[in-house]
Amino acid sequence: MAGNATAGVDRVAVYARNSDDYELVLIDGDRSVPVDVDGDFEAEEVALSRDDGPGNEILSLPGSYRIGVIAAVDADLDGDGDADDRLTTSEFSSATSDQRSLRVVEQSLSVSFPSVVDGEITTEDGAVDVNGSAPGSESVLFFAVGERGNIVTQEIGVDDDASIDEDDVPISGLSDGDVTLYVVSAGRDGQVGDGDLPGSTDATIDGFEDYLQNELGSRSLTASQANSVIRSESVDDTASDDLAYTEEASSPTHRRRSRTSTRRTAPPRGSIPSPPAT
Ligand SMILES: [Ca+2]
Ligand SMILES: [Ca+2]
Ligand SMILES: [Ca+2]
Repeated sequence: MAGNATAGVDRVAVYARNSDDYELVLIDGDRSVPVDVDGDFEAEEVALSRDDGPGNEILSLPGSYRIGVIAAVDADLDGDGDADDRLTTSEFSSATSDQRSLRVVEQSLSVSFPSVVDGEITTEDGAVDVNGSAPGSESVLFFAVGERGNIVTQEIGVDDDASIDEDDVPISGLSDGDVTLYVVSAGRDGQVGDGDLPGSTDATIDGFEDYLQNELGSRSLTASQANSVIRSESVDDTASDDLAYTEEASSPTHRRRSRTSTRRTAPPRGSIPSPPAT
């Protein structure tokens, strides 16, 4: 958020319009934003939906809204020195203020693995390309679960245009056989599952990566047990808004070993008896 205020305005406050009033939007926990000597104000990379002000709660649900900026002094009608929680529409529009429309969209996740063709990972080194988009997320977690329940992970940042584009993510640490590939987004609340992971209260994408590597990876689970625990701690957890994409694939290690064992069934070279010397 950035703008310019008329002379004499030293702080501005942000409001979201409900049906018949304007409600305060906290900006990184603050009730107003300072204006510099040139009249400019700025707040960078603010997650408007994450704070717990009344206006932040309005913006936490998908829909179309009015969002407005007002001179903080005009928003302090009870005179306690802070912008008030609520203003009527006439209090807002008669003050030094400006507003815009804002659309809050549902988060979404779409993923493709170009290096997986017909269920087979086609790269000899077993690295996987991850493409797609994840509007609304700062990062997503890619991971692969091997046949013995072991897991490799890679956090992937989401670009400004919401795209995901990560090449050559190595999954060769998995044992041979089938793997399940995942991309998980924590959704609008930024928390994986119900916000609690076994042994940890950090349920961000980072915390989920730690949980998969350290907590789940150290238990001797089969692939199907690991996959079901992962689902129950993320997309299938209580009130979860997480998004997940999964795809089954077989790893190139598996194919290499298959070829090796095929060769071994042929008679070893040199084993055919030479004709007896006469
Ligand atoms: Ca006040
Ligand atoms: Ca979530
Ligand atoms: Ca949980």
